[in-house]
Amino acid sequence: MVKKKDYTNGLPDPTPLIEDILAKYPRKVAKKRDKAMVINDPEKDQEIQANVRTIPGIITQRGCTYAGCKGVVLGPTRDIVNIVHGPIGCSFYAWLTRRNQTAPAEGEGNFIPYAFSTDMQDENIVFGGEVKLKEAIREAFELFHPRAIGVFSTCPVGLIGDDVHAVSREMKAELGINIFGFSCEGYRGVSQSAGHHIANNQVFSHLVGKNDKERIGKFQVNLLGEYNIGGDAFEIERLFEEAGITLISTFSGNSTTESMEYAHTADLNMVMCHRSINYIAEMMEEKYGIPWIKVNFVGATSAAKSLKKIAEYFDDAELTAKVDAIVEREMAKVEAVRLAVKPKVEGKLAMMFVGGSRAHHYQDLFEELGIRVVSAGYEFAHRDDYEGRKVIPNIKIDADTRNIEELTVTKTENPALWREDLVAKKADLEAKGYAFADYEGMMPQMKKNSLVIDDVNHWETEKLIEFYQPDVFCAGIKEKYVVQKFGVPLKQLHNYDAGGPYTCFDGAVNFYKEMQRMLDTKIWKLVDTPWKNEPEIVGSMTIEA
Ligand code: CFM
Repeated sequence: MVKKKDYTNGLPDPTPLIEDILAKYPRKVAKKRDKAMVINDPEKDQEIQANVRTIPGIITQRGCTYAGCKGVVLGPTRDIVNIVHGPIGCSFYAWLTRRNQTAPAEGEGNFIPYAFSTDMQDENIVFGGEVKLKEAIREAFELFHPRAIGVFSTCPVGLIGDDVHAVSREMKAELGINIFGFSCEGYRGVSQSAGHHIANNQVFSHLVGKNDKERIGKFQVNLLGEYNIGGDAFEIERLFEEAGITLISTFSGNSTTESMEYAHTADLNMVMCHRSINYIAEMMEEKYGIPWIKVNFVGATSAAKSLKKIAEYFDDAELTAKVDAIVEREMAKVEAVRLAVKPKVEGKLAMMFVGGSRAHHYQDLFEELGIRVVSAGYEFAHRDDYEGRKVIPNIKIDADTRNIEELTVTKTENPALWREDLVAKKADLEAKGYAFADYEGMMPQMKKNSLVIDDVNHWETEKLIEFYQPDVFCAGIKEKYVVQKFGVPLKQLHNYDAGGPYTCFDGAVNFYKEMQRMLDTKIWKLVDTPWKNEPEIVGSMTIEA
């Protein structure tokens, strides 16, 4: 084994690692992959290649457009029946593996534990699947009587040309409930990110603004981009309730379509996962004048900052006092655990390759423990998630992006719904330096010489482990067992393995303890890589006459 590098004077220059990775690729591939790797310098404006097609033949960790639409954005909403129009295989992995939790009230319906599929067969591919889809919608309606039904297109639906939107309209008229479709065929975009955008468009068009409910609280907010994995949203909800902040709707952890219908009555939108949901935040501001801010409830310090930022927005003495008291009380609890765990894990090395927001958010938790993040990246983020929203005007719009509809949103014609008061409030606060609609991205927060990689693949993962010898690797189930066979523990940051919640203060304590459990042990050093002594499996094939 190579001797562990000395990190006392900062992170090592990963140039030799990049050279080693690229040397294996054909020239054209190497040129492309080179642009997806950046040796970070937080002082500089650096550009990373992101949100472009994965090169065929490379083992990517990305998911498809359907996964982003049905699984990520609509999946956690409990009062809608989400019918997958496609072969049954498309529903297999979409069934509860993400661990998004929900808490229905007594007697309230919850369709999350079900998998609804039209179970397309060869004959539907040949003769069309619309009749089968109509039957499925009727059957779901008769059995469950939901208030809404969503229809999700898988790859073959787009290929054969079934019109899920026409079928949805027809069934909506026939059954009298809200039914709408999603053109989220798996191949429609370069990753699940396209599915987020498609979901945002349809949720905005078919749900938001459909119910002008009276106010129910003094400080009304929406939480966007929090999906209640492992109970994360429950932590945030509890603190809001204690502070007197009324959460109108979450998009979409522990949510209902019913609450999304009056989400436009909120006074503020808070964006947690910028990648998956910034579209709705932008559209709600354009249509209703509701401003949005970026928040992060992962990490005790970030949670405290986010809570204080909400209080600052509402500028109410009672709310501010409550928030300050909560932060003070919770931070004292967190500090006690943090100080006990830190000496056991300090100086360890972590790397994380997750979706489109967690590779950034979780860096705060590692920082609190003194664990160094040597390398990080996203599967499907865009340049703004890496470099900050300031680069949005410079992002090249390619054919793949043009494939995803961009809704034209205009100011509501109903003067009662346009929030002139909030527009004025925003202008006022902005003049005082309060940041709205802003996200600085992951790279400015990362250390000098850390290696940022977009859409990391299997080969690069192996090389990263060899070079850095990290103490913990954060990713998902696709990477888990390969990484563990290197003798490196893997923490799943998608579904949290069996753990969580990791948001807010109790969540931070959970994460600290989890890191101590995983890092303060010698067990991983005993794992022997199966391919260490026999590095190659050689096969041969003979054809017998
Ligand atoms: Fe947003 Fe998510 Fe994520 Fe994401 Fe995802 Fe996810 Fe993720 Mo897995 S919405 S981008 S598409 S925070 S499912 S709850 S963990 S890849 S980093």
